Amino acid sequence: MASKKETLGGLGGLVLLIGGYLLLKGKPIISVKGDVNGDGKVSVADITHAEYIIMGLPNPSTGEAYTAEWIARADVNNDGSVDMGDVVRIENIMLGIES
Ligand SMILES: [Ca+2]
Ligand SMILES: [Ca+2]
Repeated sequence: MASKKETLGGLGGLVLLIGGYLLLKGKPIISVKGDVNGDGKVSVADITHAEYIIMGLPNPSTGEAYTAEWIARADVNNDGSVDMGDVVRIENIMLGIES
């Protein structure tokens, strides 16, 4: 039993190590509020994407429908839907009026 625990502990350490490696190598997990396209900054492009989502149009950059991930990022006030309220919030974040 003792050796099994050691093995499991070793595996846990390895998983933590890999997890830490992925955190360092991968894209930052913490997203920027108002950053709809996920490029790490809030800009006019994010406002455009939010407006396209509201209008039900596909992503003009890819021609594909917006995924749930994009829609979630556009819902900056977390009320479950993307509307002009979110666009205003993104504009304010971009202008530095709110964070
Ligand atoms: Ca962006
Ligand atoms: Ca919203």
